[in-house]
Amino acid sequence: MYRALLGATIVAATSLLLGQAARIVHDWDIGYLTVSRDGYTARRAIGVNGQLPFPPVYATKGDVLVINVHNSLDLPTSIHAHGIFQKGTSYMDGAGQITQCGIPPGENYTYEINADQAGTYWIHGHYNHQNVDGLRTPLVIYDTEPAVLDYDEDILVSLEEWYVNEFKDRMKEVLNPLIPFPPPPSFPYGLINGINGNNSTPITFVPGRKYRLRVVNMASTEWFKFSLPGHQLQIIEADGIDSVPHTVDGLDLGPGQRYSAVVTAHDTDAYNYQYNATLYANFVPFLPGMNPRYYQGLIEYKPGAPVKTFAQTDDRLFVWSDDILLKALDRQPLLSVDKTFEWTISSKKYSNNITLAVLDEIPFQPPLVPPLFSAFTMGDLALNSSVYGPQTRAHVLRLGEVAELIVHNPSILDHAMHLHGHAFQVTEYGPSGVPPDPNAPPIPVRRFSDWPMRRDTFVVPAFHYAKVRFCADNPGVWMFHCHMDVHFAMGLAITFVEAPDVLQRQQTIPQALLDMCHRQGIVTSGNGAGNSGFNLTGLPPIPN
Ligand SMILES: [Cu+2]
Repeated sequence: MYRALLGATIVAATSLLLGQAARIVHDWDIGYLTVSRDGYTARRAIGVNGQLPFPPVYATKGDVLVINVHNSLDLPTSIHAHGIFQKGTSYMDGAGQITQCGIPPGENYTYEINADQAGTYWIHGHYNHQNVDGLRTPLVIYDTEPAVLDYDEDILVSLEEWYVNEFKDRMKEVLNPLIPFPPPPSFPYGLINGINGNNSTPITFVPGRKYRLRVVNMASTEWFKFSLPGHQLQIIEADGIDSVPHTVDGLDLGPGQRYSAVVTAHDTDAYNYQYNATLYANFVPFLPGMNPRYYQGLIEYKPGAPVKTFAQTDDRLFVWSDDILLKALDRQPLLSVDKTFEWTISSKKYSNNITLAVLDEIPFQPPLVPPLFSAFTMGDLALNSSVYGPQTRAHVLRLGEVAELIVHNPSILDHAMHLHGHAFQVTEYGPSGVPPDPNAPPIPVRRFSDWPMRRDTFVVPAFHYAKVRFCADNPGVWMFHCHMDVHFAMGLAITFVEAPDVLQRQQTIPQALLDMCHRQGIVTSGNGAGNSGFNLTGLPPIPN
């Protein structure tokens, strides 16, 4: 298991004593390497400093995280701190061709990220889906105040899935007009803390101690269930937001989601136990040994102690995490809505026989000018969503407006939707569309109670809708997209342009970023096509 890196801990402790923010500096040389992560198949992957997995990043609330990136790939790259709001630093969000141009091959670029939110996050590539090929690692920001539940030790559990083919090769099949859509399913392997889930390192428990397990699902397509039979989990955090402690038997995490749960060790070391990590997708055919894939590791109280096992329980009797039942610890009241966006996730076959995914009428495609640059340079016109180009699916919000998103998913695929720059209030789930099984029990409408939980990635299950709300209090351009990379690459994304008038007054794009774009011939001003006004000549055509 990953423990806090000693060096980072010392820096953080010192900064606490002195009451000063520390600068946590990492040098990341992003490059290709050949690895066999499943234990069977060597393939090209993307790592950092010649390593995969590469170490998680640790900071303490108030620190500044400095990541000096060198790009050793043959394609542009960028990195995104998933869940970090980037308040006042929208240009550090790392969304490729949205808030920055990519870092070109051979060049360096420095991210300065204010670690002003405690919690469990992750940092991943956000250019050409490089996260799927390995460019991803957890980010833990320790709180300076005591947690809601006291605990003795932090344990990080990162979960990933791994494909034997590179993402670009899988996408070639998805977007090939000659291959029937969808192509045959892939059955990825599960990784726990970066290694094959069958070979995971034991988690050591000392009798009577309390552990905060930080569980991160960095997978690009599939879900994980995580449990420690014989122990209960008290959820205290979802996606960086503290919750009122809530007891469950296990955690169910969609792609991009995180939970922290406090586990109290038993009083004796008479037995060891097992933990379970199950990689699954309910839209991939059930195939024994392939989907789901069951992984087990050891909870070791005493080396050599007998392992206490439990009869396989009926999954329905097991209480899994459910964010509609969580309550935000800070008791933020329900936001009152100014603007409602109601969208239906769908896929459409276009005239070129290619199937693309749609959230808002047209599949998303980045414009020629990253929309953050348009928001900075279009003056008053930046408040008009048309200037960003139709494929940017830009929606302008005024400062302080509250948006409600109602996302319908009348299909057999679950989706995990992520918004940059914010955490949503999750307020309601209910039925959408007609499930294929006429005998299936009806899907109930379920609403939050008391204080809605907030999180940055919510799941819209198959044949459900989800309702979420957020306040436009963070000037910038923020992507809202499916965190399942195949869907994202098929166009399942939109952008929110938030308070561009305020953005223009309060923030300045670093010159180094503009220079980096100019060296690649990427225009950094004007509308989505790099022109003035509403002239969008030069943008690629919208698919028919
Ligand atoms: Cu999706």
